[in-house]
Amino acid sequence: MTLHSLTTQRQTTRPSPDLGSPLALAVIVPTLNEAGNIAAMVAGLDRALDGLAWEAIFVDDDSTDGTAALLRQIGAYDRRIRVIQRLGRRGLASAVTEGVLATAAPVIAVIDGDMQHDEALLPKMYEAVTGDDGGGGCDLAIGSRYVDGGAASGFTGVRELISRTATRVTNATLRTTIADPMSGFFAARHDAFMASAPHLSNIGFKILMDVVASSPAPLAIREIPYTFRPRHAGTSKLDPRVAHEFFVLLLEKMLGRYVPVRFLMFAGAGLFGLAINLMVIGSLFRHAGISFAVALPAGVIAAMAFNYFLANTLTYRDLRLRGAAFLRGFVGYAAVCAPGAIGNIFVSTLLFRDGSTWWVAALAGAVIAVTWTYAATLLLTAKRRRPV
Ligand SMILES: Nc1nc2c(ncn2[C@@H]2O[C@H](COP(=O)(O)OP(=O)(O)O)[C@@H](O)[C@H]2O)c(=O)[nH]1
Ligand SMILES: [Mg+2]
Repeated sequence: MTLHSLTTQRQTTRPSPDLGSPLALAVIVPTLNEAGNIAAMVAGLDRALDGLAWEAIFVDDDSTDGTAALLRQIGAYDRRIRVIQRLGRRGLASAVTEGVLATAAPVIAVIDGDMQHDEALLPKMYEAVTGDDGGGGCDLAIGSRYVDGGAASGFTGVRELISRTATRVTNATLRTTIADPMSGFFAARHDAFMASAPHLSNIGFKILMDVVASSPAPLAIREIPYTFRPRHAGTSKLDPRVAHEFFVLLLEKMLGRYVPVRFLMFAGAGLFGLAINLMVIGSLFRHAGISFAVALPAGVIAAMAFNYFLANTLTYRDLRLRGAAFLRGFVGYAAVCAPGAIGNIFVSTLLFRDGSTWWVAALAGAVIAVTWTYAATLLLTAKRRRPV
């Protein structure tokens, strides 16, 4: 067969009528250890989307509770259910993006896999996007807890306060007036999402605000009220790391064009460590009358312990070190930092002996330690970076 006849054949190939109506909607469900919710999710989607040509793409970050295996079992019989299993990857936002990239549907919807979002709203969101509801259509239909008729019953006390504060901060940063920009429940035109896709930061949990902030053209947005429900089964993955990533995402959207935000975060943590270092040395040496030779290493160890503690707190909860592993981790961390710390103590001691003020000596030494740690971090993470 010649190349020409092959292409002609391809062009004239028509989908068989047996394949049914063209795909209308892809529901993207990010999952991490949601095995207890899968059956309820699939049943809920089946009920809610009756009459629509839909598929659901579950993007699973290698859950340890068998989520992906369960989805494959269901998918073997129900072709609407698909699974993308990612190895060595993490993050709700990037999972959603990969799900969107994997579908041919003209409209996508994103919904959590724990039944907190009301799947019965999906047809309404779909019609808001396509205009089938007579509303003229839009780029993005957001399931909103904070417009009239919406509610966040699963949210109480501190969680609600945090959510409302984050909403204000987000709107102020992005110069938007979305009632619920932190919502993880929305539908969008596939091409509107794809226009944002190359510019997405894909950091952390907040894919909706990332999409809105990354869109090259202003999006036509509608908000549709729904009631946020309590979790069906399993546990929330919200932790300090997620809050930190939200903060990094906001910074990235505000300043990313001008400065590398990851470097800013490293510098911020470094400055904190430096402040601890100087505070410990100052209080021991100046106020407690302890010799500089003892105060200096105490300050260096305190700064190292603080940076280690901070890094561990900002690690995903299930990967965080605890108990004996935490201590072993610290020994390893201290070993990596040791050359910088020794250089620091050596230089500070020399300067102090030569008559420098205590804080000038300590600061000069700290510059050496910070430079070393930065270089070591770059080296270690460069080694670990591998294509997945
Ligand atoms: N693929 C993937 N999904 C995630 C990740 N973190 C959370 N999820 C899923 O995102 C949805 C929302 O997460 P959840 O922990 O319920 O957040 P919360 O509702 O704010 O407490 C759930 O379906 C989670 O399983 C992740 O790192 N990767
Ligand atoms: Mg949830």
